[in-house]
Formats: sequence, structure tokens, C-alpha cells
Amino acid sequence: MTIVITAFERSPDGGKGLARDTRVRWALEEAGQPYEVRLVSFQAMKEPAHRALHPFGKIPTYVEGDLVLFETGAIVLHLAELHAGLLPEDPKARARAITWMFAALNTVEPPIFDLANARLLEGDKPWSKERAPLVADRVRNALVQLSARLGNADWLDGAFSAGDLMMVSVLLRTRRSGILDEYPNLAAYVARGEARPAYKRAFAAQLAINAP
Ligand SMILES: N[C@@H](CCC(=O)N[C@@H](CS)C(=O)NCC(=O)O)C(=O)O
Repeated sequence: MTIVITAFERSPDGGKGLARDTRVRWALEEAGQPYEVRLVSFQAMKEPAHRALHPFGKIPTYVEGDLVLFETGAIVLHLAELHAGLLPEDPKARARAITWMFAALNTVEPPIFDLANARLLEGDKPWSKERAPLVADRVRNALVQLSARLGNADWLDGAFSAGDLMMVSVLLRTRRSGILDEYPNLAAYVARGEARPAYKRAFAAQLAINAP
């Protein structure tokens, strides 16, 4: 069954791999699954045909036969459950890896997303300079605790898992701010993720579409 995902026709990041289709591409590459990509414009994303796949009018979506998914967490979990390499066999280790996926999406990504929005969407507001340090400190508050937990380990809980895939994908979004470099073990953790052949293939595939 051919897997078809959607991605931006032209990603606002110009191919830095920060759009959320990259994490799905990465999971597909880790799982060794071929896939096709359907590119959508910002306008097409808001039209009924796309909203039938994604009620919130966003990318990525995932279609596999009559299965339609949205939300990167759900898509990556689906792939991880079906294919070897992204979740441990042991049920408790598996549950912990899934916990890290949720931690990435529910605890770490929200302040990071807010940081990006503060720059991109609110940078011209009269109050943005005053708010900026508060937003950055909320990111630091998450990263300092994540950094303490990771310590000197390579990955968050034993072998690389979908939890690491999601956490690295989320942390990548802080690089531009310089905050990631304040936590050398997290910067090294992200670099380890980026060094994985599957990540490199995913990154190259999105860059091929978005290179300026
Ligand atoms: N929580 C969703 C977020 C999806 C999302 O925000 N996608 C962005 C691209 S990275 C998007 O489509 N933005 C365009 C828009 O909101 O109009 C997920 O993880 O899939």
C-alpha cells in the first residue's frame, strides 16, 4: 500500500527541516518504508479537500489506503507500532518510549513553538521586546530539566526510539535562538539524531523541494 504524506509546497524555513513533515519522513526512513509526497500550497491547505484529511488545515497528513491520519505524534506512533526500529519490544520500555514522545509534544514543544511565534508573528508588536525574555525562559525551564535527565546518555531511555526522534525534532526548532547551545549535552543529543542516516535522507528529501 503506497504511503502518501503532505508537505508544504514551499516551506517557510527554506529547507531547514523544521516543518513537521520532516519528522514523519524521518520515521518513515527509520522504518524503511517508501513513501510519496503531495505538496500543498497554503491556500490548498485551507480548502475542503485538504480539510477532509486534516480538520485543522495543516500539514503533514498521512494516507495509507483507506487510513487517513494527521498529527505527527499519531503518525509516528502508528509507524513505530507497525515497523521495527522505533519502539522497543519490552512492553515497559515501549511505554516509556511513548511517554517521551508525549513529553516532546506536550511539554517541550509548546514553549518552543511560542518562542518561534514570538519572533515570527509578534516581533513587530510594541510589547514583544518586554515579553521576549519570559518566552525564552520558559524554553530554558524545559531544557534545563531535560538536560539534567539526559545527562551523559546517548538517548533518553536506552536505545534510540520514536521518543528520541520526536524530542530531537522538537529541539531542532530552538537552534536558531541559540538556546540549544546553552545545554551542550542537548546540542550533542540533537547532533546524534541528525547524524542518523535515516534523518539525513529525510532532511535531503525535504531540502530537494525547499532549497532557496
Ligand atoms: N500538532 C500538529 C501541528 C501541525 C502544524 O502546525 N503544521 C504546520 C507546519 S509545521 C502547518 O501546517 N502550518 C500552516 C498553518 O497552520 O496554516 C502536528 O504535530 O502535526
